[in-house]
Amino acid sequence: MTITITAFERSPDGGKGLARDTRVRWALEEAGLPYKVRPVSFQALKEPAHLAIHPFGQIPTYEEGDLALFETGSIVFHIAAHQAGLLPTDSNARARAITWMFAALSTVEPPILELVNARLLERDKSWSKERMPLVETPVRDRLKQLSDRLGNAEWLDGAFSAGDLMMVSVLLRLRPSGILDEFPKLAAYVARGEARPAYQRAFAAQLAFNTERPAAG
Ligand SMILES: N[C@@H](CCC(=O)N[C@@H](CS)C(=O)NCC(=O)O)C(=O)O
Repeated sequence: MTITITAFERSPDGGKGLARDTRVRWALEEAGLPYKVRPVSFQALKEPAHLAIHPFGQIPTYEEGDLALFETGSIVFHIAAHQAGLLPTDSNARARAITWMFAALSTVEPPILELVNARLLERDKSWSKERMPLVETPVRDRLKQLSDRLGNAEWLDGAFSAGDLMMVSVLLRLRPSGILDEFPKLAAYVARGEARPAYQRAFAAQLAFNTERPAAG
């Protein structure tokens, strides 16, 4: 059955891989599943046809036969649950890998998003400089905890899993801030994720999608 995901018609990052279709592409590449990508314009995101698939008018979505999913956590979990390689077979190890997926999305990503948004949207505000420590400190606190847990291990819990895929994807959003480099173990962990052939294919595909297609209209 054909898998179709959605992505920004033109990602605001110009193909740096920070839009969330990249993590879904990465999971599909790890799983060896072919997929198609349907571009969605900012206007179409909020129109009924897309809202029928994604109630919050966002990308990415995932369609396969009569299944339509939104939320990258759910999409990556769905891929990982149905293909070998992204989740351990041992049930306790599997539960721990899923726990890392949740940790990435619900504990690590929120303070990172707060920082990313502050850097992108609030830079010109008179209070921006004063607020910055308020958004940077929670990120540093989380990264310190995560780095302590990772230690010198290659991945978070044994072999590479969907938990690492999600954590690396979330941490990548920090790169433009420079904060990731303050935590060498995490920077090396992210680099290991980026070095995976499946990530490289996913990154190249989203870059080509954003740079090599003719602009719409
Ligand atoms: N929690 C959602 C977040 C999805 C999300 O924020 N998508 C962004 C692109 S990376 C988006 O569509 N932004 C446009 C908008 O919200 O209007 C997920 O993980 O899928």
